[in-house]
Amino acid sequence: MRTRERIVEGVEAGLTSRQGLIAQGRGEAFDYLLGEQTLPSAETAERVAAAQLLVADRPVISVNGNVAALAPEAVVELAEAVDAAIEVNLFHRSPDRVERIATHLRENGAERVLGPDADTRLPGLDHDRALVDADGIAAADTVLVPLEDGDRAAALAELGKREIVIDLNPLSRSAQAAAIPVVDNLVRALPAMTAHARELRDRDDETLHQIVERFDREAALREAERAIREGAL
Ligand code: PTJ
Repeated sequence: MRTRERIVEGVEAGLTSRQGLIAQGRGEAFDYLLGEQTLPSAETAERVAAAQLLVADRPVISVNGNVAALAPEAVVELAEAVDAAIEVNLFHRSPDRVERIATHLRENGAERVLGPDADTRLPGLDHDRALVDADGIAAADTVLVPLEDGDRAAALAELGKREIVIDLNPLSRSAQAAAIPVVDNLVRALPAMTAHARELRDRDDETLHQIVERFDREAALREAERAIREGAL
């Protein structure tokens, strides 16, 4: 199914916010300019992200309404491959939508989904978008935040968490705040990260740390911006 239809169905099923339609449109435009392909720099970032998730003590994958509609199975597979927790964390939070997304993820194979009982607040954010689970994002050392809003991405980075952001816009504040920005479509990035994690699973921690440390985030962001401006089509 095309991703656009998945998002529309996500809205109809009460998983995705209406703002999620706008985010999808913006993502489509950037992906078109990238030729709907994974850049070599994004492929590298996906391998680095997999290494970071594997060396993390408490990795968490954050899921919002767009991620739940676009790639629920891929989230569950990546969580299994790197032994990460899954947490529903919404910008436009409502208890009903959190519960629907958690149920949807369980229907797609997730054993445990955090988020419905979130009662800890991230400092520096207003309203309910600050709410996180004490056992999940609040305690995490590494957080994968696909399609995050800029304020929350900055708040997580300020708390000292290693942040992996998947965002097709290399200029977005989330991508700019991330330790590991992955400028690629979520539907390509998640399976690629899972494949890298399976390949890297038996490496020792020192090797994994080296992979992470060698990553040049500025160069990755620059290459993505150049590809978009010059047209990779
Ligand atoms: O479900 P909620 O309430 O948590 O809301 C989620 C959205 C995505 C609506 C919310 O976080 C939001 O408003 O995000 P923004 O500020 O619109 O940012 C979304 C970013 O994701 C934009 O930079 C898009 O280019 C990018 N994007 C959209 N679709 C994809 C994407 N990046 C990667 N893969 C995609 N499929």
